[in-house]
Amino acid sequence: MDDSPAPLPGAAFYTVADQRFFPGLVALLNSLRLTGHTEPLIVVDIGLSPGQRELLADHVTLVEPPSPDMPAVFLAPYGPRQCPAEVAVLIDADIIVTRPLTEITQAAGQGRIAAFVDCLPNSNRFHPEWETTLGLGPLHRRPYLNAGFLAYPHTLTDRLLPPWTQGQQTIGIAHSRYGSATLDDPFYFADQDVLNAVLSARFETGELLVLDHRLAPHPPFPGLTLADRHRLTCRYGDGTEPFLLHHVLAKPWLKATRDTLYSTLMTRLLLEPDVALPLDPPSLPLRLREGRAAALDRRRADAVTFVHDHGRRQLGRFGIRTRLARWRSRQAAR
Ligand SMILES: [Mn+2]
Repeated sequence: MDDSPAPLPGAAFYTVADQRFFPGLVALLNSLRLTGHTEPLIVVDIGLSPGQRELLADHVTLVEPPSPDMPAVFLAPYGPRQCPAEVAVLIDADIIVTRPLTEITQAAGQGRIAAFVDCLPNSNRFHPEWETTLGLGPLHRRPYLNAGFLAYPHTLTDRLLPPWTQGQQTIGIAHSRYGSATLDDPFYFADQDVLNAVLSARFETGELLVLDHRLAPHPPFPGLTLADRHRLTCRYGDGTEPFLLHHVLAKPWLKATRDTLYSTLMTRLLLEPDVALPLDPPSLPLRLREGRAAALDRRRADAVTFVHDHGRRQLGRFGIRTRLARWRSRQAAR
């Protein structure tokens, strides 16, 4: 780490994207700007198109991945390696920010690592093999955190990034959901399992800011309503406002998914004139555009995915979840 550049002052955001993730990346960018975040967004470019790079040129900093054969899921720590900042916020390109993250970046600036608890049942995930396989030392069992969002201070870089990247190299992806693994495999979630192991072994409870899952929910975003489309504000019945929406599994811009708050806000974030980087409607699937034809297409997609989700519940009842997990691991990038 001695030859690494001096950190940028303040916070910076880091993500990874290829050509297929471009709409998600732009939604993330526009959501950050609309919620008042003017900090740099640094993108590990794993295959954006020349036209996409041109559109992004005035808005983000692109960095190249270390080697073309490094699996995409292992590249999250690479942005801050290349372009460090006093506070690094790693954020997936399938996330939109719905409220200023200032409380979190301030906590990170004061020396803590911040992340959100993963969804049930993953929130209780723990495997003793994390300790034996990775050789990190004894693990303190804590809530299982989602790696889609991670804020940490530069001062903790040397304790966090080397064991995380080394652990990723140790496990590879063959035995994860990107290979042939099933959910009960200790490294099914690959980079995310390694991150949880590193945090459990190498950090004290007081060094972590563990945030509730409902502050960074996943589809279908239960209990949440859109309070202010203009400002992106979402709210639960008790008045709580989440920081972000994380669209895990199938992405609405790649596949017909259920109509959710995320897809509603995505349309707003990509097409309305007040955003930092508006896109051309024809570059998006019809269901993500505005107007009547788009609304019809959304209803059709919603009906189809309802049948699919219903079928999924039936599969679960007959105890063949593992087959589904295998199927999903082939289908979905996080
Ligand atoms: Mn994600």
